[in-house]
Amino acid sequence: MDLRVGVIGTGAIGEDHIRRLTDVITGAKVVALSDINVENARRIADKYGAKFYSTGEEVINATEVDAIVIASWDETHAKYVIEAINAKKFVLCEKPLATSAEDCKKIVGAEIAGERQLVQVGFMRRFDRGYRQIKSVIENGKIGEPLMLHCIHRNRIPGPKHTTEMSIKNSVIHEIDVLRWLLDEDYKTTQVLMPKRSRLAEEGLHDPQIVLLETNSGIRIDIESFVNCQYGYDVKCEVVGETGTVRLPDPANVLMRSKGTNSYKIFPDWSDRFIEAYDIEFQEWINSVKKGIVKGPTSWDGYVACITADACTEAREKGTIVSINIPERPTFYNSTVDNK
Ligand code: NAD
Ligand code: ISE
Repeated sequence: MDLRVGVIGTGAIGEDHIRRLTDVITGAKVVALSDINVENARRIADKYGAKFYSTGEEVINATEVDAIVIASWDETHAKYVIEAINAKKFVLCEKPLATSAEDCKKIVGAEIAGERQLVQVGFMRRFDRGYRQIKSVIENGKIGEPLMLHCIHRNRIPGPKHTTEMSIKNSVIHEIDVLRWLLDEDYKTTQVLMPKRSRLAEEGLHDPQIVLLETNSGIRIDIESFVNCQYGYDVKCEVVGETGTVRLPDPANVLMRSKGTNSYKIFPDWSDRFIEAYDIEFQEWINSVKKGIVKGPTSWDGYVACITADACTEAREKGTIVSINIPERPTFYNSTVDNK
């Protein structure tokens, strides 16, 4: 029987996930949705044959809904995740789990109190073929111990009202999670450097930024965050090990020769660049939820990512190196079958 899914937030990625759950994924059906943009949500509800509800809470508590997808704005995630935990329903929440470590801690507390793991965070890069291959290279010792990572996260243009702080809490949060997963290590320090500011960045945004992280074993990571790079969506990751290096491939696109130029297209945003990763993420989530378990990134992973992002914000504001203090992982999260 199909898992009946309710979706909260039907903007860019919410609508894309509804399409994915309807046309690509097997074993699921979107039956309910909600968005504060009522007109757009009603249009999507009609298109996909789902029921429109005026609030996210109603979607979560609707008897016909088995599991929830949260794709509303970052600052709304925490309250909906807690509502889903209280309703004892599985929930896939887009990243970030919350906009502060404090709110993530409340989610972790609620989940532990409910004695059941229900939450998965939308860190879809863990499902990307390239990152998975890098993880396998590292785990099989093919490049020796990782020593340094050089990463780039460029967006063509930022979303509306994108601030300096959001470059880390909304964008670099992907690297914070996926690199910790790749290396199987937490971070111990961070520093944020501010290069010359692009004249194209709007008020309230210092762009680009360079985030430096150091893991517990001393691996050094540099991440360029440039949300206004103009030319396209570009994500790079190179791991330098003792005996070799491994890096993400550029996404496949045909090579064109025309007008004296050899070129290939660069995707404009995340939706095409990571399309396969989102599809795998959702298929694996549906499959595991049907078995009554969570296999992907947990609330604990969302919490650790936010602790790290908060430390980066502090480091940027103070202009110093800041320690990252990750608490010991509760045994409750030890049973997680982390995706490989
Ligand atoms: P968006 O602005 O296009 O859509 C968000 C939608 O949420 C809007 O339609 C808005 O009206 C709605 N909304 C806001 N507050 C709400 C509330 N309280 N209840 C119900 N609906 C509400 O933004 P987006 O780009 O689709 O991003 C949505 C979320 O997905 C964000 O948290 C973002 O960080 C995340 N995201 C993740 C990825 C990824 O690669 N995993 C990519 C894009 C966005
Ligand atoms: C967006 O919300 C995403 O999650 C994208 O994957 C990321 O590249 C972008 O910077 C974010 O704003």
